[in-house]
Amino acid sequence: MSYDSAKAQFADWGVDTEAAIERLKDISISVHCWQGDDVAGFETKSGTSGGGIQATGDHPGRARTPDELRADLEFAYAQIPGAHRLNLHAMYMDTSETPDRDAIEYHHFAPWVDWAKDQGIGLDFNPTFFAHAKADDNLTLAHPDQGIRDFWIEHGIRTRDIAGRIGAELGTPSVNNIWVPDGYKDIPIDRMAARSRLETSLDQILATPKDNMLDAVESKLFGIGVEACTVGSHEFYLGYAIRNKTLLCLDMGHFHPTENIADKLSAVALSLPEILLHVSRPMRWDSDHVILLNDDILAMAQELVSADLLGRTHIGLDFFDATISRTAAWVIGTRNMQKALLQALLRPWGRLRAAEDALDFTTRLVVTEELKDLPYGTVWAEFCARLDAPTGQALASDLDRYQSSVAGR
Ligand code: RNT
Ligand code: ZN
Repeated sequence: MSYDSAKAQFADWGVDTEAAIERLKDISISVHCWQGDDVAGFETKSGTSGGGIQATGDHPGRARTPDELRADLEFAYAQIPGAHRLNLHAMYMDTSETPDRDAIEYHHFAPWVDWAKDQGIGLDFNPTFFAHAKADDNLTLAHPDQGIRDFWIEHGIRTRDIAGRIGAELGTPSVNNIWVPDGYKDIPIDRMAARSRLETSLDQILATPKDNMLDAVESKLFGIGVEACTVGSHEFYLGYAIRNKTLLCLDMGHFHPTENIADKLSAVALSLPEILLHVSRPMRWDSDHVILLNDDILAMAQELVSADLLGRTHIGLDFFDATISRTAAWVIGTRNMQKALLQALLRPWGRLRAAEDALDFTTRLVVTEELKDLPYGTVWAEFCARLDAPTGQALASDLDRYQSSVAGR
C-alpha cells in the first residue's frame, strides 16, 4: 500500500497522518545504557546486583568498555528514527581513576558528555545503589547503620551535582532517578523505622534545589531477595514525590502482574507535574523483557496522548536481555515504543471522546475495534523513510550484520 492511500484511509476517520508524523518526530525516548552490557558497568565490581536486577543469557558481543558501548549505541540510534537521549547509570563512569561511589565527580563522566554533544543527544542519569559491597544487605539509604546510610547519601548528592552539570553542558535538563533495592527477604518487625530512615536519607540527598536537573524517585513491588518488604513501595514514593515535588518514576515491571500501569498515569498526573516512565515488560515477575508492540505498551501510549501527558512525561526504557543481540534489543524495544506512540497519535480522539461522553459505548467499541484494521505499518514506514531509518528486511539484515561484527568480543 502507498503512503498516500494510507493517508486517505486515516483522513476518512478524520485523522491527519502528517500531524501524527510531525508530533512523533519531537518525542525523544531515553534509551537505557544498561541493555548494552547486562547492567555490569565499568567499575571494579565489589558486590552483587541486588534487589532482583538480573540479566540472564550469555549472547556474544557484550560491550566491555565505554568505547564499545558508545559504538553499539551509535549503531542502535542509527536504526531508530528520530533524536533520542541516553540514560546513564553512575556505575558507567569513563575514567582510569577508581573513585568509590561516594567520591564520583563530573570529570569521571565527561567523556560521555563530549560524546553526547557530538551526537546531539541529551543525557539522563542515575545513582547506582546496587552492585557494591555496601549494598549487599539489600539495604542502602534505609540501612540501620548510619555510616552505610551516609555513604549512600553522599553518593546520591554527588549524582545530583553531576546530573546538574551534565544538563548545563548539554542545554537539556538531566533526569536523575533514584532507585534503591532496600527491602527484606523475610517479614520485618519495624517497617516504619526502615521507611523513616529512607525518607530522612532522601531528604538529605534532595536538600539543595538544583538547576538543569530533575529529581525522580522509583518505587518497586518486590525483588528477588526482598520478597517480604520493599521499603520504597509505590505508596511510599507516591506520597514522597507529592510532598517533595519530585518526579515519580513508574516502572511497568514494579507492580502486581495484573495491575494496569496505563491506568495510573492520569491518576498520578493530577497530583504531580511530571512523570518518568520505565517502559518494560514483566513476564510473571519484574523480568525486564524487551518491550513488544503489545496491548500494555499500546495502552500506555494511548493514555499519554489521550490525557495530553506527552509534554510532562519523560519516557525512559528499562529492559535487559542477554539471550539476544543486545543492540537489536535496544532497537526493537525503542522502535516498539515509537510505534505505539504513532498508533496513539493516529486515533480519532474527538470522535471516541464524544461517544464516551454520550454514553454511547457501542460506538466506542465498534470504532476502537475497526481502527485496529488501519494501515499503521504504512505510516510507520513513511516515518522511518523520512528519517533515514530502515524497516523490514533491511532492518533485519542491518541488525544481523552489526551483531556479527561484535560477536568476537
Ligand atoms: C530496578 C529498577 C531500576 C533498574 C535500573 C538499572 O528494579 O527498575 O530502574 O532497572 O536502575
Ligand atoms: Zn526501572
